[in-house]
Amino acid sequence: MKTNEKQGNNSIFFRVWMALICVVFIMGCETTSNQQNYESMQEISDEDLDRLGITNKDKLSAASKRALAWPKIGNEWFGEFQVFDLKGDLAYEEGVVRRDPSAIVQVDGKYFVWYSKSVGTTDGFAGNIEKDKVFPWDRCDIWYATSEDGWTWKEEGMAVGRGPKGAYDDRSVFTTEILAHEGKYYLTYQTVKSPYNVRVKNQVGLAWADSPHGPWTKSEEPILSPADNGVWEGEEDNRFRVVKKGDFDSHKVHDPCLLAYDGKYYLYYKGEQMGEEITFGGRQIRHGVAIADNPLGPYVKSDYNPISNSGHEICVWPYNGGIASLITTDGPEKNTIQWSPDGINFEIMSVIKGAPHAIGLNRSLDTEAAPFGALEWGLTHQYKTYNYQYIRRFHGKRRTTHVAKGESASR
Ligand code: AAL
Repeated sequence: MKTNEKQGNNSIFFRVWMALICVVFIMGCETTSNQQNYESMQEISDEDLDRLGITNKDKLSAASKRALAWPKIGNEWFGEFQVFDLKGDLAYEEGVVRRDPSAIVQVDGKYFVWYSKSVGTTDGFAGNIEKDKVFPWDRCDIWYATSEDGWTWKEEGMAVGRGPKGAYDDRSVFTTEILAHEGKYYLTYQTVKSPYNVRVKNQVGLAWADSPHGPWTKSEEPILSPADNGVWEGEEDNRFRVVKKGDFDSHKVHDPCLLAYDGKYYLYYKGEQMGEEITFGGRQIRHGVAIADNPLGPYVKSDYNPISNSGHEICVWPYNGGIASLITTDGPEKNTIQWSPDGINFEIMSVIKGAPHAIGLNRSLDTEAAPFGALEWGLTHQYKTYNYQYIRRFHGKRRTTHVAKGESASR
């Protein structure tokens, strides 16, 4: 009995004591956060408060604090896109996959584009992967086309084909990008070696030529491979089961895009991680960069990788001494244009409504003219069906006004 009473008394004392500690702690927090508010208040100008429409600088919501931390950029990176059908050989063709167009380069007045091409329907992974086509980008070769006006295209033939059985690129070569530099042409592209199962690692290959018509010399080995610090769990062909995920690019290195920048060669790419998760922004996809002194490599991955926390296909261009990047499709920062002064440290410059996927930029445009200059027009791909994709043309335009329905446009 006595023991119980004692325990009861102890527990009351304990509760009162804990309550006191909590009150003191909360008061402490209140003081600290007020102090922080007070400190940051010193830096908040009346102009900032007015521009952002913040009611009370002593009571800043989390959203207002974020808004105050935004860089003071205007709307020069904000814009919108329209997409159109092409004519000639790049018009939609039933039974044929043409997708992931490279950048467009202009040589002797003619536009050139390279792309992944395959035929037939996609079977998926359920059947016989030795015979089937597991994705629309499986069993592809790299083809190219030319155009006088960027609307009507003539398919010229295959540029780079799959390697012989047993080579690192024997199953598919696809999703290519072009760099025209100092009179030479460099194609970077994804490679897969058979068998194409779910856990297969994807690598990056390179081919070079003296003319956009080829002939192309292929690198004997891949120029970029996934990080090898992830560990699969079990033997099942399941990419989500891992003991350790490894780096952001432990499963696949994709969408390579080579730029000559700052006296070096920057190979931007998308990484896919073993054990990829769905996050609050969707698929866990990030970009990285590998840098070389010579276009043929060796390419060394930056210690700062990953250099984005979102994105999908790479779309990068030089601007104002730095590199701009259009981030689409996946992650919390999808549908943003970002810019970095050094090709590595990217900040959000605008949030756009949605951009065409798998953009092939038009490298003949004046990318320095304005932030949106590189996006005036170029190529993209679109899914007609899951089996067949085709190449289309996009137009991009900076946007500076908003007119609501019914409101007069002439203000
Ligand atoms: C894309 C790219 C890569 C992927 C697949 C084909 O658009 O990210 O190329 O492998 O989808």
